Amino acid sequence: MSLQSKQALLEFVERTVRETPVTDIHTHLFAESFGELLLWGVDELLTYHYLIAEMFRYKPDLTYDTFWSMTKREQADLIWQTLFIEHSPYSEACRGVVTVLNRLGFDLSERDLGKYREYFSRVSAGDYIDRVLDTAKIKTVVMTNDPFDASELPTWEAGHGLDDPRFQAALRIDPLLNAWDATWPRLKEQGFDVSADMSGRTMDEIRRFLQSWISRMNPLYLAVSLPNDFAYPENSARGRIIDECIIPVTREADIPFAMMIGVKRQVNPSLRSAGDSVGKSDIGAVETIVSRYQDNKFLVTMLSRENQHELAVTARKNRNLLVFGCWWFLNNPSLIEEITRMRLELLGGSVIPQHSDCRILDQLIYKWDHSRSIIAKVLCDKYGDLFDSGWRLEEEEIRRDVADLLGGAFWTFIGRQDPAQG
Ligand code: REL
Ligand code: ZN
Repeated sequence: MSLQSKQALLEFVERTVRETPVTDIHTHLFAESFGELLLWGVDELLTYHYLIAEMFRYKPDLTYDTFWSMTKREQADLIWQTLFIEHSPYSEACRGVVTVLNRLGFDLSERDLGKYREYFSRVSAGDYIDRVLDTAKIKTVVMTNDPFDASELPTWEAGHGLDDPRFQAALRIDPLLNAWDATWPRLKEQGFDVSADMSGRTMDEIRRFLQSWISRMNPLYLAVSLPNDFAYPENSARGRIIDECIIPVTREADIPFAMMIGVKRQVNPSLRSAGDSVGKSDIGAVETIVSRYQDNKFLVTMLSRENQHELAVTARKNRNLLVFGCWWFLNNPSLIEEITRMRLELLGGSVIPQHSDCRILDQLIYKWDHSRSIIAKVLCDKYGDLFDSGWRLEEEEIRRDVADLLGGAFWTFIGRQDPAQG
């Protein structure tokens, strides 16, 4: 059915973006079968590392050790008091907590943390997963699965990693590419015949390691986060492992290699997981790898605002590159809007505008709520321009476009059927 007035068009676009189920292509969430690795509830929300960093800015006298020796509940109390009571919670990470509590139906005029906690003490993980996915309208969540993380192992070894089809795997291999010196002994312990100088059977064995995890996890892609000074090509352990292991193994398995580029890890180690930062990267590294390996697929997101335009241009030149998400420090309304607008103008719908990067289940509610409003706003402008020029706009076509942006383009790119599609 075609839309007859601009008002009807804008309302339809907003409603469609709000209601279309999402595939969230990068999160740090886990299925229920991973037990305590799945974080959820108000104390986890309040101790999100984004909020820890924000809280410390208001507490010059609080030592890092004092904070880290507190229980989670005490940390949450302190963050609530500092960021929500002593100041207004309008930073994006604080506003996120407010959105979640509001969408769960809590009375925010009371500001009674005890009442919010009471709800979470009564609900089960399984029921809460259903509630959150339903509220946020998420159909598929892609986890970050680290074969070097001992706490994930029991679930994979017991064959329960993929019990819930709403949670799909991504094989994440940061230690292999970013810390070879510390990682080769761990591979050796696991029975792989590798050596520090990468001689002998090392490369064969790294390939065997990757293949064994690919068959165990059936990952949608293989991923790494890379420092802002990532260079390619490079005469280094990382350069060799990419060329001789990652590229052939991902091509054979027909899965993309996802590169998340631009992190400066641990600029303030006292902040622990909140201590990472951002730096500008060399787009030349991305250009070279995607054009050298045209039969491979690459998913790329970059952390620095300054890299966004050249990344989108690079995708125009290389159809094997799919740009995704407004990562981490870019996941703020002002930047999401700017980046999404620019990407849609350069790439149309052949892009994944957003992923959530959630670490805590509940965050799906706010991250997608906030991002959906911005995506809708940008799309309203774009469809509005077409309407003004006399282009006929069909409801069905808008539904198709939105479904592509919220996950369809990802499934098409990786060449798989969305399990939620049945
Ligand atoms: O996947 C990553 O490397 C990052 O997204 C995370 O390490 C980061 O801490 C995350 O919470 C950002 O949103
Ligand atoms: Zn992440």
